[in-house]
This record gives sequence, structure tokens and C-alpha cells, in this order.
Amino acid sequence: NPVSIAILGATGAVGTELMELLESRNFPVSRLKLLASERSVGSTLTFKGEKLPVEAVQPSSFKGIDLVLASAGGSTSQVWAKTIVDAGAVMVDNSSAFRMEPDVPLIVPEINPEAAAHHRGIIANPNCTTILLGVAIYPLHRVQPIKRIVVSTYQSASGAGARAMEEVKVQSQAILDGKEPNPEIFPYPLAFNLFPHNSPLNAEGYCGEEMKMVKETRKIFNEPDLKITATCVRVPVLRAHSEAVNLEFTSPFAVTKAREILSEAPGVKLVEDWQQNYFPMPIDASGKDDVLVGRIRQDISHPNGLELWLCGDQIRKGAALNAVQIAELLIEKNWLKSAAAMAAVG
Ligand code: A2P
Ligand code: 11C
Repeated sequence: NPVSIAILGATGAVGTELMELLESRNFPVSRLKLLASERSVGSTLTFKGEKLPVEAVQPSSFKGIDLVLASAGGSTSQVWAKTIVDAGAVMVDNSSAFRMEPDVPLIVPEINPEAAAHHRGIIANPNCTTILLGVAIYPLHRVQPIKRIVVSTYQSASGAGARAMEEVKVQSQAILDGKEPNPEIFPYPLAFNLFPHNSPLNAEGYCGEEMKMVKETRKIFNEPDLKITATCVRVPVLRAHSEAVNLEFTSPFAVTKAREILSEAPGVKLVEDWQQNYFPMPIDASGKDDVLVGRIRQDISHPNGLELWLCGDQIRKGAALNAVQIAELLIEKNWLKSAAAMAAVG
């Protein structure tokens, strides 16, 4: 049956991509409601050739809605989650608000689709860097358990939203014009620069983004004791994140075997031309569904180590595409049901 959908945060970078994906993937939509803040009232967005008004979210917004795709930030999700669930809708939430709640499944369809069976109205979409990492390394972990992960990220501006992407362009132009760049969304100039991710630091000196990668990966892999450490860095790239990944296994993992597994893994595209020194790049990953993986090589410092490099579109697989795939999974498995109906079946 076609689904009545509300997008909360429709005007944002992820929101507009959600609309594009619902259309291009032929998602069965009976009605689409576009919700954002008061600021967007009066604007319209086009879906399947039709101009739809953007409405300010309000308590009555979710009446008769089956599915809410939320990407309006954690605090907005916190405010509206109960209203959404009480209205009988399922919320696929792109924010970090509920990801670590024990009764909220945190889903990457290529990794742990079965965990979505236990939802109680809210399903969380992981952090973008976590999704891209998981898609690329879980196929290896499934074959031979990973003992330790060391990951360094090179994160695009899109992770901080549409206005942050605009800021890098404006700053780049300012610098080319010999003017001072003016940071507004980011704390420091990003054009022609980079800086460690600016999420809040904990007592150990890790930032929030790094701890999301640690905790969310453990939850998605269902490996509470997985050893993983991360360094997250913002780079002046528009919309694809990159990651340098070091994996340690309990015994040697042949590079040829890793390549073979990843060449067939869902959501992964192997990009390796060793003759041309051509490997995944953010410009090639932008606008694509797959996580591009390459430079798979033996770690020369450890017999059980592998090195690899990946790039993935932060707005697509890192956010909107993963959310739409979760929604498709719910339909396929008949799990697109209210919290009450899910509780009744156990
Ligand atoms: P608006 O355009 O009205 O501000 P991005 O991640 O690209 O910055 O997008 C954020 C999205 O979340 C936008 O659609 C934005 O709408 C929406 N949003 C932000 N704050 C709120 C809020 N308090 N209530 C509803 N939507 C919000
Ligand atoms: C970034 N990954 O690139 C972040 C943004 O938990 O969904 C998304 C934060 C989140 O800055």
C-alpha cells in the first residue's frame, strides 16, 4: 500500500535529497508533507513535477502520516518524537538524539536489517561516518572478526548542513578575491584549511563525532567490546566524506581475499587502479549510492593488519539513502507499523 510520508527538515541538505530519492527510487508515496521551521513557510519544493508547500511543523502535522523521515537536527527530533509516535507513525530519525537508546534500533540495512524488527516507533539512522565505515568493513568482519579499528576521517562540509556547504563556497571566493574569510556556521575558516571536528570534547579528549563512531559501530555490529578509535577532521570538500581505515584481525587476512569479498559486497564499489594510482576520491563518490573502497593493502607494521581507504556521499548513503533504505526494509518486512502494533506482535 502506498505510504503517507512527512519529511521533517525538508528544506535542508538531507531533506531535499530525501525527496529526490523517494522520486528516483519510485517509493510508493500516497501523500508527501514537507515540514520545516517557520522560516520556510511560503516556500515550495518540487516533487514529481508538482510544487508542494513547505509547512511549519506543528502538533497536528503528523495526523494520518505513516512514516516520518526526520532530518532537522537532534533538538527538533527530541521535541517531536513523542507526537510522531503517539500519532501512530514510524519515525526514521537521521539525528543523534535517540541512536544509543536501548529500545531504538540503529540500522544500516546492509549490516543489521533484522534489528529493525524490534522498533517501538523510532528507528535511528547512524552518523554518516559510521555508516560509510560499516558498509565497507562489516563484510570483512563477517568472515573474520575484526579485533581493532583505527580510523581517521576527512569530512566534507555537508555534514554540517546546507548553509555550511554554502559557507565554504563563499569563503573560497572571498580568499580568491583577496578578502578575509568569514566563518559563521563553522568556528574557523574551512576554505583552503582543515580542522579537527568541532563537536564537544570529552574528558579523554575525544570529540562527539569520534565517540559516535565508536559507540554506534559497536551497536550496529552488535559487538559491545569492539576496540575502535577515531580521529575526525573537517576538510574543504562539499559533500563526500573520506576515511583512512586500519583494521587488525586475530590472524592474517589476505589482501586478495579482502578484495574478493568487497568486490561483491552490497553497497560497496571497489575502485583500485594500481597502475594509474587511481583510488576513491570525494568527487567520484558525490551523487553516488555506493561507498567507494580502495588501496586495500597489507599493514607493513602488523602481520594481522589491513589498510584501506574509502569515500562515500555523506548526504546520500551517509544520510538520506540509508534512511530511505530503512523505510524500504520496513515495507518489505511489514514492519511499517505503529509502536502499539509492533509491541502487540512482540
Ligand atoms: P528551515 O529551512 O526552515 O530552517 P540542514 O541540515 O541542511 O541545515 O537543514 C536543517 C533542516 O532542519 C532544514 O529543513 C530546517 O528548516 C529544519 N529545521 C531546523 N530547525 C527546525 C525547527 N526548529 N523546526 C523544524 N524544522 C527545523
Ligand atoms: C558531520 N557527521 O559531518 C556529522 C554531522 O550525528 O548525525 C551529522 C551529525 C550526526 O559533522
